[in-house]
Amino acid sequence: MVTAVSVLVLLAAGVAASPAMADTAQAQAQDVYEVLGTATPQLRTAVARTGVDILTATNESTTIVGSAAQAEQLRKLGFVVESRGPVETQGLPEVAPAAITDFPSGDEGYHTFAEATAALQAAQQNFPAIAKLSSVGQSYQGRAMNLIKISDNVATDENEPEVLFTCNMHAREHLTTEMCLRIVERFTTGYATNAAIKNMVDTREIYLIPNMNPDGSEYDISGGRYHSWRKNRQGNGTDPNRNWSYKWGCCGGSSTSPTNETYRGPSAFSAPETKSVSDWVNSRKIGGVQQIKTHIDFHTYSELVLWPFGYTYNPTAPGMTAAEAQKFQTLGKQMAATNGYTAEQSSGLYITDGDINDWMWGNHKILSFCFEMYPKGGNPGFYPPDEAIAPQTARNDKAVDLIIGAAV
Ligand code: 0X9
Ligand code: CA
Ligand code: CA
Ligand code: CA
Ligand code: ZN
Repeated sequence: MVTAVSVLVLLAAGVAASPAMADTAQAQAQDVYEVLGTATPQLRTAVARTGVDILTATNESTTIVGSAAQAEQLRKLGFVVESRGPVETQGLPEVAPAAITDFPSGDEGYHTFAEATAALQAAQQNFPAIAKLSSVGQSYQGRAMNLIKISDNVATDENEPEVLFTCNMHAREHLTTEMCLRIVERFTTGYATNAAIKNMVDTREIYLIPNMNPDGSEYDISGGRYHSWRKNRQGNGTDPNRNWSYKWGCCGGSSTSPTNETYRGPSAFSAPETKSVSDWVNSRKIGGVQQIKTHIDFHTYSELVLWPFGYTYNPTAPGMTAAEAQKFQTLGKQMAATNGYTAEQSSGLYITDGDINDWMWGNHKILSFCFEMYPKGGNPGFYPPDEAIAPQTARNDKAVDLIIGAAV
């Protein structure tokens, strides 16, 4: 029998799974599998390269959604793969385009796109001096890419360090939308009475994009049930977190197959959502100086604080000195100490290329982190009950304050 260790030998010999293999597999039934013995980032990257959908990854095992053919492929690579049963994902008929009224039954505490937009409008309405709603463009299906700014003298572009929070880039990671909405709520309603909040709002310009993938998240809750949808809704869907231009497609951390869960798109910024957000971030470079200094992109799940680069295992690389890597590590660990997450370089999880954080740092030197929120493991996975919203978003209050403070 081939051992898991020999995966590396096979990879080196070019025997790695081809995207085409993953492609044909995608059309088949999808099951949840536990891939055992994924003790190193290299082994987890080997799993990711077969094109399966990774739900969570630890040194003990990696939980995936894939076809029987992909499970077999992983076994050929030497992994012990245990089935955990079927999952409803792809190949489902499109539901009738009935208007989405709310989340599936019992989870109505989550915000639909319309509810999130209404909450942002209410923030602007109730706090016009410190909250201003606009948009950076439109999604593929024409939804507004909402952008809310929170600062004193909000209508004026003041000379204050800028901070960005982005949420819901992956459709089914709904808890992250709630994370952005909590930040909006906390910094608007707290302004009049909380001195620490007032100080942050007065000395920084805080920007939030709560719905980075509004088409995907609306699709995910359509028809009164969840669809485990990750990507945007352009064709078979592009993974927005593989579509950024920095080292796009460089390193085996994304797929060229349109049906794959990590499809990178035909070109960098082919997705209107990443294009409009990146254009806006580029526009914050004024007189040669990027105004945005720090950034968190919220995802679920695994309870991690991750920093660039994701495309390489090396802590240092062109554009990342040892001192800069140290800065990421220090702040990352400081934030993780407040929420109990695990802090590491993102490639320590697995390699990605074309992700948002590599672009933010690589192109703009923005101190950019990826938070993987609650839960730590597969239960309740992407769909925590709405009772989890308050505790699991509040859990990041201190980390949010730290990243705002770090913008100088
Ligand atoms: O794969 C992703 O885009 C992120 N995980 S998720 O389960 N939310 O899809 C992680 C991106 C972090 N970067 C690396 N692991 N390199
Ligand atoms: Ca709701
Ligand atoms: Ca201001
Ligand atoms: Ca400014
Ligand atoms: Zn994600």
